[in-house]
Amino acid sequence: MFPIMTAFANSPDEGAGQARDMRVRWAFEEVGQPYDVRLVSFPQMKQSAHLRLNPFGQIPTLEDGGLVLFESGAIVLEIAERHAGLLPGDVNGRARAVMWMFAALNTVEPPIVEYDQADLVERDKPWFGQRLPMLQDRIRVRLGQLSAALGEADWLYGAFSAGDLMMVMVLRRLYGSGLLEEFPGVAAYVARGEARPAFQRAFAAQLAVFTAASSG
Ligand code: GTB
Repeated sequence: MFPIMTAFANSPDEGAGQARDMRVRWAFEEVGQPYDVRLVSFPQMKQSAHLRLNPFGQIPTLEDGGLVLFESGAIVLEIAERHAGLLPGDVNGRARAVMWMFAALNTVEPPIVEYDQADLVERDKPWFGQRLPMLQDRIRVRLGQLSAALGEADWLYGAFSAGDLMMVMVLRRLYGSGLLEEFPGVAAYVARGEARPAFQRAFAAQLAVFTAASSG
């Protein structure tokens, strides 16, 4: 039995790999762990069978033997701890990689999600024009800081880690905003992450779900 994760049966991003199952798929691919995927519809996510896995009624979830987890960060960390390849072997290196995972989720992702949400649901509101530059500037501050932290390095600290995986996934959400392009070092970092064979396999797998759903 392979670990089972959940993903959207019909992702609103139409195969762009923006939903958070992509983080889990990529982690599995990086460590070479085969996995199964259970696709769930929006109504199914709100029913008791899924709520037993995630009380918030969201994807992704993980079932592995007796373990059930939700939260993409917790799932990626669990995968990284159980398999070699996503966390350095030394205690300090591991702590740094986990720190960068938290930085991605707690420091960089919130302003990006806020911008995304506003763009999605507030475009027709009278305050949108005033709010947009503020939301964009908050992201620019983080991208500038991240760019400085990266410097000339390929990855955030030493070899590619779960911290880079999470950071790249968070930054990809900026596609279409034009903001990533303002920071060429960060854009190149994202491109390096996406060029990894494990990313490519994970991306193809989630795209295949969309292609199958739209052709059937
Ligand atoms: N903090 C949780 C985690 O990291 O796992 C957040 C999980 C979450 O937001 N899941 C979303 C979900 O299940 C899917 S990823 N939403 C359904 C619901 O809440 O009812 C968020 C997402 C969705 C769609 C796009 N997109 O279309 O571009 C991008 C991101």
